[in-house]
Amino acid sequence: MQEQWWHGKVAYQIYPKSFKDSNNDGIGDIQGIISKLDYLKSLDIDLLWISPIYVSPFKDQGYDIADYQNIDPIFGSMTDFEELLTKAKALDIGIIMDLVINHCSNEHIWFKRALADLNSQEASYFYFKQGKDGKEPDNLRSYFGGSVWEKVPNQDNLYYLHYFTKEQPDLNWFNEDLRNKLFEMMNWWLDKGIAGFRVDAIMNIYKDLTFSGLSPDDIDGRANASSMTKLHADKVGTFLHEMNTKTLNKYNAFSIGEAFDVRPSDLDKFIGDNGYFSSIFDLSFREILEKCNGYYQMPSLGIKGFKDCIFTTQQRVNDIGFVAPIIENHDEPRGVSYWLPYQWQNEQGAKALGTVNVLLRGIPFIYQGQELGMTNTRFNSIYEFDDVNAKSEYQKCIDANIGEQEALDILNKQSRDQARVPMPWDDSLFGGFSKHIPWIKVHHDYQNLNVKKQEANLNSTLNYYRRLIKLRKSKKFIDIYKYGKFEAINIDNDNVIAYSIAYQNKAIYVIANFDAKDLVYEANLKLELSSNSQNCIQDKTIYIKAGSAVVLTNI
Ligand code: TEU
Ligand code: CA
Repeated sequence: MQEQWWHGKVAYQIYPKSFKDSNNDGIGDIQGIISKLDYLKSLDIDLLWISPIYVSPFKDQGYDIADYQNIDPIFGSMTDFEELLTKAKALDIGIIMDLVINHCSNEHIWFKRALADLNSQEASYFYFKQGKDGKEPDNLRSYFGGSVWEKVPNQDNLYYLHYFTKEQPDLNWFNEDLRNKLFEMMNWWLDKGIAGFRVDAIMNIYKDLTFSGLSPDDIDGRANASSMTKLHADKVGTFLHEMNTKTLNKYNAFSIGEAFDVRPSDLDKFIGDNGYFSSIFDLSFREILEKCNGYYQMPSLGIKGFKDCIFTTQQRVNDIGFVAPIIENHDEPRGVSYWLPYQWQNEQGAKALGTVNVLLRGIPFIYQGQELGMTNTRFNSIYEFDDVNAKSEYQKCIDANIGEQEALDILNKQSRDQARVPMPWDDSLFGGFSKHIPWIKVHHDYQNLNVKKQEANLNSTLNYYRRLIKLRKSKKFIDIYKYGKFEAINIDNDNVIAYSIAYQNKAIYVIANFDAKDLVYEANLKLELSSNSQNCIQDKTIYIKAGSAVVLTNI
């Protein structure tokens, strides 16, 4: 593998609406992020992905972009953004913008012009199709429920395509003019000095232009749009190659793809030396879950399911490139609550899971609050949820005759809003996130679970994450993380995650014990870090307490 500037780096994701509110309107903003740059630096992160901050009507929380080259006023101004960029750069932190180019907002000028004149140039940037037999052109189901087709107002039988909400019309990547407009926009941001892009929902940009649909996978007669995307997962390459040539490569930018269902045989094309992306997220668990049509049908994968997913991915990419390991993001519930046995959905479990995540091979992405060991928040009624997807999933439950209380439990376990509650900075009202009531509820335990409290405690999850990142980037281990290979360690216990990363004769070993019982492991190794002070080595026997992790080495 060719060495790249971003090898060995650690990334952090910010959900801007919920990170820090500087002007007390209840919504996080860019000045809020600036005020916390020192905090981010204290974690020693290198790359900062910020979820969309562009002008948006927020039908899907900014993933519906109305203007790609302006900042939404709720977040601040372009001047604020440039200040952020400069100050981050001074701390050696690269800014990664979220690039949402499978679709835009229905309030984007392109879509407005398209609707105003169906023969306009802009109309060719979208997919308009005639209905079939009085119905939609095909039977695909949108990611957020219902048809992917929406009727064009004041037209008899004409529809436009939207894989996500109806306010997010899909962009027609087969149109060269549109592609060039997007590439110009990317270059405009790269010229400003951003480090790169996180590329949203990118596998969806290829469409089968026959629009013939798929066999139904549920009683509504529809089939998941994701099944169509998966079917054509090998065909996006031409577009992505062009995107590299015309933008990313020119700047040696970092790009991280939200690329679902990449075929194992195509991984080299995606993240190999001349791959379409610098890296892609390891979303293999989501690929399994998304085979189901609703939260209520999704299996509970548990820690064993999580282990199987990350191990399979790590083994697949060992000789190819770097994936980005995650335990959660803005589309997921909190990893501590979702992945761990009930007993370990606490500080101990958070540290052990953090050890697994931060020390895997690749570019780990830490999601805001993860470093505090944030758990899910208790939402008491459907009205407390905000996410468009939460509402559609709730409806799916009700339609399937699931009672209201059970539907609420299902959302509490799986909703995207779990990741979107405000970052708790201290124990003051609203967790020090804002002085105004926030746009979404605050974590029920913010008085105990907050940055200020954890700063003051050397043994906190926050300080443990700092040690993990320091260790990973230390002189002693950095070569392992740049050039090393992953190997699973077989310990016959579903609740134990154990692996090594080795380069030449140097290796780091992680053993995380999520079992109810303590673990004993025989090996001639040194203890580098432990999430529980009671873990120890006597002769060649390593004692690992239940709900804890050890980091070992032969160096
Ligand atoms: O998500 C892509 C995607 O496919 C989602 O539907 C995902 O499967 C789902 O959120 C899991 O619950 C990206 C963004 O990350 C997401 O926030 C956006 O809503 C979506 O694209 C549309 O832009
Ligand atoms: Ca604000």
